[in-house]
Amino acid sequence: MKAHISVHSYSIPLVCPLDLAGEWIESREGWLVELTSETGQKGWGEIAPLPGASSRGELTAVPEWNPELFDAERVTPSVSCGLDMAFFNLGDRDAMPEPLRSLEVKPRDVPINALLLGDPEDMLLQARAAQREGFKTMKLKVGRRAPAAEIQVLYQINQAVSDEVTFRLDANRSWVPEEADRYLDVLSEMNVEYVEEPFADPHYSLSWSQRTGVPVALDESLRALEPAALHSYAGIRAIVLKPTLMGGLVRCALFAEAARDIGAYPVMSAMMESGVGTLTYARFAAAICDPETAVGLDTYRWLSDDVLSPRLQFKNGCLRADQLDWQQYTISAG
Ligand code: OSB
Ligand code: MG
Repeated sequence: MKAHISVHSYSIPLVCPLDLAGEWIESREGWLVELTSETGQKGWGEIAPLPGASSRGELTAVPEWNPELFDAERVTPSVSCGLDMAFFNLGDRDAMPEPLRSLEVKPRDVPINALLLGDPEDMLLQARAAQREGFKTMKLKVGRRAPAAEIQVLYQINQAVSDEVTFRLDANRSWVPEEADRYLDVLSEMNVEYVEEPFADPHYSLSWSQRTGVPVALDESLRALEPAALHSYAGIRAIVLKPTLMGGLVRCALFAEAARDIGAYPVMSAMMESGVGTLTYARFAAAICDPETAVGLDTYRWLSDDVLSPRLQFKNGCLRADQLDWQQYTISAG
């Protein structure tokens, strides 16, 4: 296929400054990939490495990336992701690499997990608001304060919402083995879908899960693994896929297949990509994830504006099937 690629930078102000691993950012910066086929069809993608999450080398390499001098050796994870997205969204199966080619975007609602952020009072307010808005899955960070205090917060949040709500607790590897069992009582009262990355060592996370019966999911640990290496983690419940960090949709699809092989399921997750990336991930989730599995796309709420018009709107805790079609959006590329 002959196609033309152009790249456009964007900058979107955040609703408030955000601390990303010690670096404060006030806007989300990235690039849109515009792929135009011979027949004039468009496929959009997004290259959006994130300070604090992507490597420093990548943050400086991407601005120098030139699609005219395409050099597969020097393609970073976020660039590879942007290209995968553009081909996936173009919708021309012949132009797509496997395994994207055989994926089918099912016309279905995509449930979103609401992110609860900030101090305990804020999280309580957000939990109540999210419940009113129809979110059934909520995700919050744990391991941020002393266990005794944090456990009280978990009881309060759990009490503030109905039994229909399921929780994802993300420890970002911060739990210490000696203290984790203190959480077991409160976890047994909550509907816990999984604890994401409880410990620094993912094998320890797995054995803790097997001993306590609390399901765990892997996120950061996947960065050091090839899909085939997931075989030594049979027993984990889920894997969190972040295409911008993992090198794109092809690689995520391979991870999803490897997860299914060990009885785990994939969860799509975003890192504050614009509407282009967020919508792409929702469409990808409608192809590879279970319909009841919520996706981690709530980071979109931190953007005060978008390149996509109209903006995405979560309805009843979902992106609805009819919102997945590109036809209804226009994209303003700077
Ligand atoms: O730890 O999962 C994380 C976003 C940026 C950096 C780290 C994380 C996240 C998310 C993504 O939580 C949103 C989600 O999974 O719901
Ligand atoms: Mg995580």
